[in-house]
Amino acid sequence: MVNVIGLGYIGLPTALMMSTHGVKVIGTDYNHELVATLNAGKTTFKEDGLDALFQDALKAGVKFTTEYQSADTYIVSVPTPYDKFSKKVDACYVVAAVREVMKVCPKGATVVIESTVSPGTIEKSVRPVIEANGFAIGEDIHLAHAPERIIPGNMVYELLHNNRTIGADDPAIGEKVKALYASFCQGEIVTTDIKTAEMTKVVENTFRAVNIAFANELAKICRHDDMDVYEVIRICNMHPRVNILQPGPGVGGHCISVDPWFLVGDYPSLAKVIDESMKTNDGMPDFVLNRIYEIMKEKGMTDISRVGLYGLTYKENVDDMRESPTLQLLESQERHLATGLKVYDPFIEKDVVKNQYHSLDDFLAAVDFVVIMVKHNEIKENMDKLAGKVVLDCHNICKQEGTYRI
Ligand code: SAJ
Repeated sequence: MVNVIGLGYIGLPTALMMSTHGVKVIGTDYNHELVATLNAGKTTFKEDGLDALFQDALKAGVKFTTEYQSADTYIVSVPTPYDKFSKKVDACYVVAAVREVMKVCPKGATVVIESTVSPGTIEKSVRPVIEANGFAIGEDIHLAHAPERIIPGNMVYELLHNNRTIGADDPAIGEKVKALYASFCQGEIVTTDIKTAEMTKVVENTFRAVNIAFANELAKICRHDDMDVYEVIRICNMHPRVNILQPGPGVGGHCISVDPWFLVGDYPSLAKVIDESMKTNDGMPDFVLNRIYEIMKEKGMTDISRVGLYGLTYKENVDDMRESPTLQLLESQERHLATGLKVYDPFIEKDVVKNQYHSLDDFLAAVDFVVIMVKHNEIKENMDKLAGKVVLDCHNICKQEGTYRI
């Protein structure tokens, strides 16, 4: 039996997927409300294919509880934030979860950490918790790392099809954990040691962060000297060995805007490019705010409350607002005591910020200047409604004459 600890964006789909592939699964989360929602037959976030998978898993017998279970295998998928000051990974949730697991686990159990952690974290922070409970690692309790790789927006598909990495210091345990994941994963599953697996996960997200930072820097250079960054990137990417990502209003989400900091925190004198890249990405919401002021000046506009930000989530077609560039921009605006921007996002039903609208038409009626912060399908399908508005398009999706870009 597998006990999945943490039923968030990663733990829930993983528990459901295993359950629909013949594995007996119990999911545990300390959040009573979340467990009650799942037990009432409802999922806790929107994701393509998740509801259908949930129904299939319920039929297959998946269970949800706030209690930790006695199980052969534990999959820990809890958040790993970073300490804003030191930039190092904050493994407190992983440590707390493993501590609880130790109270109920039988000898011989395997603890698999799925949460993203920096290289050496499992050795430094998880091993002592297990040993403090009188267990010998490799004899009484086995440890492995199986970093998740699925992208919000296409999680169910990627869970089935992505290649995976399993880190285990004992090759036999690596094979055992690989067999568990092979129950559903159709991609290639590579086994390695724990520290290498930890490093690969952080490096994958860092690669993307650095590439996006490069695109954002190009956008600034092109803006400064009146060149079209999208045309430049499009042409460069026709080269067989060039693949530049797209500039945008900032980098959000709980992964790409967080994980690379772990390397900066752990290797401050070495991770220079990464440090600069993260600062470049973090500076983008301010860059957009400045563009808004510049354009308002050019257009002779003085009333910020006639300007609206389209999109609150960290990227398109998800309902996740963690580290969202729009929220960062709003914070920056408050710091400059210039409040008043209007906001709307079709995926956010609750009121989370000031001046928030809940229908596209009401939002558009209230503003003259629209800033496309997120390229949700909704706005792509309603481009005609932007006619007559000033538009600052941070994603190059609006073809309207006179559209401003970052
Ligand atoms: N972004 C850009 N320009 C781009 C692509 C993305 O500005 O060209 C922005 C997005 O708008 C968003 C942010 O970057 O704000 C991150 O979005 P994303 O779609 O690039 O990635 P995430 O954070 O949703 O998911 C990433 C994925 N990692 C990689 O692609 C290497 C996913 O596979 C990981 O599982 C996930 O992080 C994670 O949980 O670590």
